[in-house]
Amino acid sequence: MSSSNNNLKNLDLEKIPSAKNLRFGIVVSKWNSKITTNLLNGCLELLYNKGVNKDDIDILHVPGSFELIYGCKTLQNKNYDSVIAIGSVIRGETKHFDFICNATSNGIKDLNLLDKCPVIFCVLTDDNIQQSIDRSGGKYGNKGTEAAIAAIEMALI
Ligand code: DLZ
Repeated sequence: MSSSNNNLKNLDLEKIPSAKNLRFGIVVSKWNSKITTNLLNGCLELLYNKGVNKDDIDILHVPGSFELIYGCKTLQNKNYDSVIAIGSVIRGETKHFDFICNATSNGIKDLNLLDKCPVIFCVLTDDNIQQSIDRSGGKYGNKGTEAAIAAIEMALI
């Protein structure tokens, strides 16, 4: 995750392999949509930069992070090289945060155990909105960009 110790300030695009002719499915949660839209933009920018054709990217919107699992499972069956799950969960006053974070991370982990394409976990799990802003194009970079790099690397395995 983008953080003070690990962020994209020194990103060397030359070191990232070309993604020309690879196909990506992206599932985006509508909950906290300003954050998830910024993550998506960071992700798309990197993929285009590495040569991915617009026609080789499909984007599916789901209501919340909990629904990312079903969305990713659906796209895993559609012949992509990698699928990317984009969400933003922000801690509230109830335990809902923990249930959603645990279910979403476990669900996506399970999808990676299937004999299908990799699913990249680009879900911010923050204590407050400022932390989310910092990691979606703010002072710690954009986790969407990191997810795109991971998706390319995993697609090439
Ligand atoms: C219900 C809920 C809450 C409280 N918070 C978030 C959140 O911070 N981020 C997010 O992506 N989704 C949230 N949701 C919605 C759930 O993910 C899910 O869409 C609903 O529980 C319906 O299944």
